[in-house]
Amino acid sequence: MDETSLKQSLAGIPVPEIRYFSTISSTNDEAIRWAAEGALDASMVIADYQDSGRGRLGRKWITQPGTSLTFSLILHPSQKELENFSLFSLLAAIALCQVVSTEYGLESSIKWPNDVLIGIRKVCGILVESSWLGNQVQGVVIGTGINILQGSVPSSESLLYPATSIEGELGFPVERENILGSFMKAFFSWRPQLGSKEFINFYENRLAFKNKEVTIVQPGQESILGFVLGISPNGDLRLKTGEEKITYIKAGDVHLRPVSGDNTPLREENHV
Ligand code: BT5
Repeated sequence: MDETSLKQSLAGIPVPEIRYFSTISSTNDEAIRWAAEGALDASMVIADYQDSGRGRLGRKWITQPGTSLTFSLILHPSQKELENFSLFSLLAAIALCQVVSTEYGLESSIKWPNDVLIGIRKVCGILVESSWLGNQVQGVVIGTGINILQGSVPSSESLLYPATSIEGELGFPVERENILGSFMKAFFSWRPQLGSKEFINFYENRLAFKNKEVTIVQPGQESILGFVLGISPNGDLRLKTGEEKITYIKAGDVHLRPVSGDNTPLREENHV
C-alpha cells in the first residue's frame, strides 16, 4: 500500500485529500488534529500500521503491518445529518456489511452498535469521535479497522471476543485497496440515506442476536435482561424487557451478553 495505489483505488470517490502514513500512533488522533486545522469534508487519514490503535474506553485495536485497513474519515455533518448524529456510528458498519456480502458473498452481522461480525467473529471495529468548538460539532471522525489478511488477527489472549479476517473467511487473500475502494463507494452511497427507512431496515436485518435474550451491562448501573427487537430511529437498541415493556438502550458502551441457557454458538463467548 502506498499513496499511488490508494489514490487509484479511490478514483471517482469524493475524497478531497488523503494523508497516508506507513506507521502512525492512531489514525483517529491524526484525523482529530486535522479536523481542528480545517480538513475538508470526507478527508481521510490512512496508515499501513498503527502502533497505538484505540478501541472504546481505552481498549486497544491491535494490527500488524501490511495486513489490515486502518483509516479515519473526517466528516462535517450538514444540518440534516446533525439531526441523525448518533447514526454516524452505524454508517461504516452498514457499508462494510454491504461490501462483504455483495462482493465476497460473506454473510455478516452487526453487534450493536457497530462491531461487524462474520459468524461469531469480529472482523471490523469502529470508533467514532467528534471534535467540538464550544457547543458546535466541528467534525466527526469515523475510525475503521478491518482485518483483511489472516496475519491481522490478534492472538486470542489479547481479545475479549474471537476475531477473524476477510482472508480467513474466504480462504484466499484479497487486496486491501480493493476492499477500501468498495467500502468507500458503499459508505458515500449510504451517507445521504442516514436515518432513512432503508438505512434502519438494512441495519436491523443484520442485527446480531435479533430476538435472542441478552444482558446489557452498563458501568455503575444494574444489568438489563431483554430480547433484542431492533433499533429506534436514532440508533438506540430496542429491547423487550417485559410482557408489555420496551426499554431503549442509549448508544454508548455496553457489554451485550447472550443469556445462559441460550444455546446459539454466540453464547460460547462470555463477553460479547
Ligand atoms: C473497537 O473498539 O472495536 C473500535 C476499533 C476502532 C479501530 C480503528 S482503526 C482506525 C482508527 N484509529 C484508531 O486508533 N482506532 C480506529 P471496542 O469495541 O472497544 O473493541 C476493542 C476490542 O476489540 C479489544 O479490547 C480487543 O478485544 C478487540 N480487538 C482488538 N484488535 C482487534 C482486531 N484486530 N480484530 C478483532 N478484534 C480486535
